[in-house]
Amino acid sequence: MRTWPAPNIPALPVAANLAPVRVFDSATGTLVEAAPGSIATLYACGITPYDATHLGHANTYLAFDLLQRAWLDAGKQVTYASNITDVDDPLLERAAATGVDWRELAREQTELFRADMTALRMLPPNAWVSVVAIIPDVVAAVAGMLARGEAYWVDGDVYADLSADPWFGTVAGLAASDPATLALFGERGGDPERPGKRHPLDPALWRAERPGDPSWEGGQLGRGRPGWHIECAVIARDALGLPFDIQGGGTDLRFPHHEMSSSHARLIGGGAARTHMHAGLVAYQGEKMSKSRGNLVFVSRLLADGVDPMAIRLALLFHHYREEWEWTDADLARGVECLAVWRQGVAEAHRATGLDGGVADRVVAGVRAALADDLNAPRALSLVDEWAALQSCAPGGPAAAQAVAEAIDALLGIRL
Ligand code: 5CA
Ligand code: ZN
Repeated sequence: MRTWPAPNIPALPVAANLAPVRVFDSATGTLVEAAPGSIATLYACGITPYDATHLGHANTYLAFDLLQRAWLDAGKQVTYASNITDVDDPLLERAAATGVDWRELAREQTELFRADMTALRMLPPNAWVSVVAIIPDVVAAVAGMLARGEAYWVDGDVYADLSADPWFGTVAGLAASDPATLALFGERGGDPERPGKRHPLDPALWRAERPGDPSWEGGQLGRGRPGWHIECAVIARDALGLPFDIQGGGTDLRFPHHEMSSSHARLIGGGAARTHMHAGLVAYQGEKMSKSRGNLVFVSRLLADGVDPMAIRLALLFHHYREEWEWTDADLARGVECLAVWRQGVAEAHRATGLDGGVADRVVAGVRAALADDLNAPRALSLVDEWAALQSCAPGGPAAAQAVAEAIDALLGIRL
């Protein structure tokens, strides 16, 4: 899939003693250095393109953008892969409800997402893969699972047999026998009640053609379409190789999606992500911002209203990526004000001939350290805020202005 233009990232002066980038692994509950070598691989689950891009999406993708910026600053070669779930129940239901062709809906929403990601200066994936484009690969993976006895038929559909994977449960840590686990599976796209399954949690890998549904030739699987979780296992395998460093998304993907896609990845070869990262969900009007509830604030709406995309980025960065929080107008106001203060601070520093005395270097080092510590953007922002406020009485001079502006750009993605 054609991505969007990459933002320019200024190269910062190489620093000695950079702290390693550590993130919270939600599978183990510990801070880990997820990519200790010179190469880092990331898979962040992409959108289901039927209502893009709300601030919840933007907040989650921003977490993975920060992570890549920290990795790049540490000199790593980063490969980032993502998908587009351009055929799935919610997309087809929305298309049917609004009388739009599902392909047209996906195309239009993907285009919006592209424009929003560009405006927000998000790093594009190196591989951005549409599910519709890789159906033969999914078919081959599912056929392999059937041949090895890791999958089985239920009335023409194919399901994964989770009992084939001894590590199932290690991502979300939920007990397969707990009724609450089954309920969550049902709420998030699963079918625990379906008769004929070996275990209620077993997820669909291939759905035989239903009247009115899009379908593809599936060889020995017959005509049909892929289940949800297998797409991310196949795309990650083909784009990154298995295992890879980090799989990420919002916390709603921890179970069942990442539990299941990791299980599939182990069975189709190589192993799953070594670390799982989950961003907190953004709420609006008292509930999780979600396409199915319709309580959405769209990035494109704010941009059309003339909001500076950098103010949106700052408004989100005031919240740590793991925080669960509710968007209000005050968040946007804070982003707008912060952007103005930073712009003024850099302009004041630039105009002066002041002697900085290493202040700017300490701010840059502090921002780097904050981000290396589980992407602590709020701490990074407060350091820049203090520096910007200082410039009206003790301006640092043009070199200091440039050093801070470039660090903000490279590490936080904020172009002043
Ligand atoms: N296509 C699948 C992943 S394979 C999917 O979940 N798509 S999505 O469009 O529903 O969500 C895209 C990403 O945004 C996911 O990582 C999801 O966890 C995240 N997301 C969705 N709603 C919110 C929210 N309210 N707050 C934060 N992140 C959210
Ligand atoms: Zn996914």
